[in-house]
Amino acid sequence: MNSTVVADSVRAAIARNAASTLLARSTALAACTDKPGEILRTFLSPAMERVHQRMQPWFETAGAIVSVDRAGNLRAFYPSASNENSPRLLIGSHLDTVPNAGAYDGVLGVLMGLALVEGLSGRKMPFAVEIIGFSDEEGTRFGIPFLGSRAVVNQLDDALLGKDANGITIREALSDYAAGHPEAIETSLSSMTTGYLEFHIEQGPVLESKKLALGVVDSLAGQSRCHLVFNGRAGHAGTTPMLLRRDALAAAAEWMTRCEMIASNVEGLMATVGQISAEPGGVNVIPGTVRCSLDVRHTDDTVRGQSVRVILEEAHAIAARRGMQVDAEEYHAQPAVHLDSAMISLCDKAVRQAGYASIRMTSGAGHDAMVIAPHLPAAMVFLRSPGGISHHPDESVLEEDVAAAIHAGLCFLDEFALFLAEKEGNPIA
Ligand code: HGY
Ligand code: MN
Ligand code: MN
Repeated sequence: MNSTVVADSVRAAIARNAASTLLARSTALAACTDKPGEILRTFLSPAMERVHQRMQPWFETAGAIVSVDRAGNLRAFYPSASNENSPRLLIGSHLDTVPNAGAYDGVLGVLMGLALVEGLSGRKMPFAVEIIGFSDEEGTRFGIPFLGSRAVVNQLDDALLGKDANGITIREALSDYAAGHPEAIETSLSSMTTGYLEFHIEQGPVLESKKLALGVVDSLAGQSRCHLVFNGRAGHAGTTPMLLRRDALAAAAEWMTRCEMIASNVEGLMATVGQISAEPGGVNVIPGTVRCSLDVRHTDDTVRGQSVRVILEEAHAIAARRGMQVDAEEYHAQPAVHLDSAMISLCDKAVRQAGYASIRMTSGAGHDAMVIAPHLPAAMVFLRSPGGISHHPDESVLEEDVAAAIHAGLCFLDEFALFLAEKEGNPIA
C-alpha cells in the first residue's frame, strides 16, 4: 500500500487501540531490570539485552528489520514504499534508566516509534522509518550521559576512557559488547536520515497545570555535571574537639546549602547534588573524604557556565576556611539546544490536526534530541506527566495522552511526507 492519507477518524481509532498496547508493553519492559524490586537498566547490561529480546518480535511483526549496533542501540528499520535509498525519518528515545526509575522515561519514545509503524497497518510512506532505542542516555553506569546517541553521531571518542564503578572503561565495555555481538551493525546513521522525532514524558508539572495532553519542545536547557572530593581528616568522634576537626562531611553539607541558595537566587537555574559518599563511613569516625556529584542546568549557557564557576569557587572557599582542600571538576558539559523550526512546525501542525491544543516548551531535562539536533533536524513532543513525577517509580502517563500522541504522530508522518515532497519540488498527488 502506498502513502494515501487515511481519514483522521481512522487515525483516531487506531491511536485509541494502540495506546493500551503501548502501556502494556511499558509494563512488560519494566520487568527487565538489573536490580530486582526496582527498575534499573544500564549501558549494555543483561536487562538491556532482555529488553531487546522482548521488543524484537514486536518490531518484526510490524514489518521492521531489527538489529543492534556496536554501541548497543536497538535499531528497527521500516522500509519506504519504494524500498530504495529513500529519505529516512528517525524516531526514538532511550531504553536505559536512572536507579529506581519509572516505567516511561525513554521507553515511551521507543514504543511510540513502534506504535506509529504499526499504526500504518502495512502502508508504506515515501520515506523509510528507523526506530532507535538508545543504549544509554542517563549516564547511570559511567556518570557520562548520552553514550548511545553520541555513538550514532560519532561524538563518543572523548568519553571512551570514562570508568564505571568496577574500573571498566567505556572503550572496554564496547569491545566486550562487540565481541559478544558479531551481528552488531555500524553505529553511524544512514546519510539518507533527514529528521529525528522524539516523544517523551515531560517529567515536570507544566502540561498538567495547563490541562494539556501534549507539548511541542523548541529548546532544551544545557547541563553540566561535576565531581567534587572534599579532603578533610578522619578522626575519632569521641576525642577530637569540634574546633580541631577537618570534617569533610560538615564542609560538604555547608557547601550544599550554599549551592541551593545560589541556584534559588538565579532565575531558571537548577543545581542538584544527587550522589554523595562519606569515607571511611564509621558511625564513630569523623568523615575524612566526601565525594559528591553536581548537576547544573540552565537554558542560557553563559549563565550555566558562570553558575558552575561560582558554585565550585564556593566549595574551595568553604574548604579553605575549614583548613582542608577540595578537588572539583566539571567532567561533562552539554550546551543548550534549539530544535529545528521546520520540524517543530510539522509537530505543531500534526498536534493541531489530531485535534489537540499544545504549547511550545523548553525542556529542563536533557534528552537524546539535544545530541542529535546539531547533526539532523530534530523535534520533540512531550506528553503530560501526572503530578510532574519522574525519575521515580510513581512516574506515570495517561492512556488518553498516549492515544493523543499516537494520533498526532500518525498525522506527523503524513505531514512529513508532504514536507519532503514540497522540498523535492514534486507535491504528492
Ligand atoms: O537528566 C536528565 O535530564 C535526563 O533525564 N537524562
Ligand atoms: Mn531520565
Ligand atoms: Mn529520558
